[in-house]
Amino acid sequence: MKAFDSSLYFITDSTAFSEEEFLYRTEAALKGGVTLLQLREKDKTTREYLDLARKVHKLTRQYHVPLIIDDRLDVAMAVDAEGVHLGQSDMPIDIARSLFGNDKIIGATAKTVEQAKEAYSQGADYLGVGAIYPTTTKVKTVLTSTETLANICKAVPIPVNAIGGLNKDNIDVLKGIPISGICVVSAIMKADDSKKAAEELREQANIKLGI
Ligand code: TZP
Ligand code: MG
Repeated sequence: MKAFDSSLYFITDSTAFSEEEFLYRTEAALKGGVTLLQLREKDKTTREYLDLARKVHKLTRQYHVPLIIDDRLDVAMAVDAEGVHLGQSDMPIDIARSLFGNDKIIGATAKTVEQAKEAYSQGADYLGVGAIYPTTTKVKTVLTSTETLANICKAVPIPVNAIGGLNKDNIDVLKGIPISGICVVSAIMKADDSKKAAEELREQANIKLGI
């Protein structure tokens, strides 16, 4: 399964929630229409990551949304996830591709045009570019200008998603840049109503950005 829609790419963060609450919010986001979902865990043991990935995959399958596992190709393979997202210090994309297969989705983080071209040449299927705005999500990142984002879109033929501090009220800054979608953590994960948040983001991304 390789075709995917990255227009509303929800990246999870379980840290502030009980597992029950986390799964409830994740399912609410799926009900609200997220098109791609990444399980992103930084502090879990391998077994904990695997256990949660299985539970989340059960949900994403119900809603026919591809599941992407952050950082860990082994976890992605173990749960037969639809994809993996690799950062600059994770498994090199070409090696991941040879292990994971051509039908799987491999995403990469890129903060410069050079990194974007490199990831594309190694076989990445999409890029996450940011942070566009400062973020409260735990991440080692720097800000990426919208000019760099636009240049990356021009430089590679694969889908490019913007990420970092994005919400329904501030995405106008991306207008005119040919991104394929937006990635959000907090705007959905921490919303009072994750389903409504996803619905509103979809609506605003469509109205404001035509995606
Ligand atoms: N990479 C760049 S910014 C970011 C990641 C994983 C976090 C985005 O989280 P939020 O809450 O949508 O700002
Ligand atoms: Mg990573």
